[in-house]
Amino acid sequence: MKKAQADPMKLIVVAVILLIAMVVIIMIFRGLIGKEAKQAEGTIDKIGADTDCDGANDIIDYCPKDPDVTKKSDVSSRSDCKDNLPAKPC
Ligand SMILES: [Ca+2]
Ligand SMILES: [Ca+2]
Repeated sequence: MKKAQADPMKLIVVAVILLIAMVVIIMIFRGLIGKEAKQAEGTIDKIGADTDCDGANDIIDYCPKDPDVTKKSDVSSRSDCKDNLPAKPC
Protein backbone atom coordinates (compact mmCIF):
# COMPACT_ATOMS: atom_id res chain seq x y z
CA MET A 1 0.00 0.00 0.00
CA LYS A 2 1.33 3.40 -1.00
CA LYS A 3 1.72 6.03 1.69
CA ALA A 4 -0.35 9.16 1.15
CA GLN A 5 1.88 12.15 0.44
CA ALA A 6 0.87 15.72 0.96
CA ASP A 7 0.59 17.76 -2.20
CA PRO A 8 3.22 20.56 -1.94
CA MET A 9 0.90 23.04 -3.66
CA LYS A 10 -1.85 22.40 -1.11
CA LEU A 11 0.62 22.95 1.72
CA ILE A 12 1.75 26.23 0.18
CA VAL A 13 -1.85 27.41 -0.29
CA VAL A 14 -2.74 26.54 3.31
CA ALA A 15 0.41 28.25 4.59
CA VAL A 16 -0.39 31.43 2.62
CA ILE A 17 -3.98 31.45 3.89
CA LEU A 18 -2.79 31.02 7.50
CA LEU A 19 -0.23 33.79 7.02
CA ILE A 20 -2.88 36.16 5.67
CA ALA A 21 -5.21 35.29 8.56
CA MET A 22 -2.42 35.97 11.08
CA VAL A 23 -1.65 39.35 9.49
CA VAL A 24 -5.35 40.32 9.59
CA ILE A 25 -5.65 39.27 13.25
CA ILE A 26 -2.50 41.21 14.18
CA MET A 27 -3.78 44.31 12.37
CA ILE A 28 -7.11 44.07 14.23
CA PHE A 29 -5.43 43.77 17.63
CA ARG A 30 -2.95 46.58 16.89
CA GLY A 31 -5.91 48.84 16.08
CA LEU A 32 -7.68 47.94 19.31
CA ILE A 33 -4.53 48.35 21.40
CA GLY A 34 -3.81 51.71 19.74
CA LYS A 35 -7.24 53.04 20.75
CA GLU A 36 -6.74 51.87 24.34
CA ALA A 37 -3.31 53.51 24.49
CA LYS A 38 -4.72 56.86 23.29
CA GLN A 39 -7.49 56.72 25.91
CA ALA A 40 -4.92 55.96 28.62
CA GLU A 41 -2.77 58.90 27.50
CA GLY A 42 -5.82 61.20 27.73
CA THR A 43 -6.59 59.98 31.24
CA ILE A 44 -2.98 60.46 32.36
CA ASP A 45 -2.97 64.00 30.94
CA LYS A 46 -6.16 64.81 32.90
CA ILE A 47 -4.70 63.45 36.14
CA GLY A 48 -1.60 65.62 35.81
CA ALA A 49 -3.51 68.76 34.79
CA ASP A 50 -3.84 71.82 37.02
CA THR A 51 -6.56 73.80 35.26
CA ASP A 52 -6.67 76.74 37.68
CA CYS A 53 -2.86 76.94 38.22
CA ASP A 54 -3.07 76.84 42.04
CA GLY A 55 -0.51 74.07 42.44
CA ALA A 56 -3.05 71.30 43.16
CA ASN A 57 -3.70 68.83 40.34
CA ASP A 58 -7.35 68.64 39.25
CA ILE A 59 -7.71 65.11 40.65
CA ILE A 60 -7.05 66.33 44.23
CA ASP A 61 -8.25 69.95 43.85
CA TYR A 62 -11.65 70.38 45.55
CA CYS A 63 -12.42 73.28 43.18
CA PRO A 64 -10.44 72.60 40.00
CA LYS A 65 -11.57 75.86 38.38
CA ASP A 66 -11.13 78.13 41.41
CA PRO A 67 -7.50 79.14 42.11
CA ASP A 68 -8.41 80.40 45.60
CA VAL A 69 -9.63 76.99 46.80
CA THR A 70 -7.75 73.70 46.87
CA LYS A 71 -9.16 71.91 49.95
CA LYS A 72 -12.66 71.02 51.07
CA SER A 73 -12.05 72.93 54.32
CA ASP A 74 -11.61 76.17 52.34
CA VAL A 75 -15.35 76.29 51.47
CA SER A 76 -18.59 75.10 53.02
CA SER A 77 -19.73 73.19 49.93
CA ARG A 78 -18.73 72.54 46.33
CA SER A 79 -21.37 75.07 45.20
CA ASP A 80 -19.12 77.79 46.71
CA CYS A 81 -16.45 76.99 44.11
CA LYS A 82 -16.13 79.79 41.59
CA ASP A 83 -15.08 79.57 37.98
CA ASN A 84 -12.13 81.99 38.21
CA LEU A 85 -9.77 80.47 35.72
CA PRO A 86 -6.64 82.53 35.12
CA ALA A 87 -6.58 84.50 31.87
CA LYS A 88 -3.16 83.13 30.96
CA PRO A 89 -2.01 79.50 31.06
CA CYS A 90 0.13 78.47 34.05
CA1 LIG B 1 -5.76 73.23 40.67
CA1 LIG C 1 -8.45 75.09 42.89
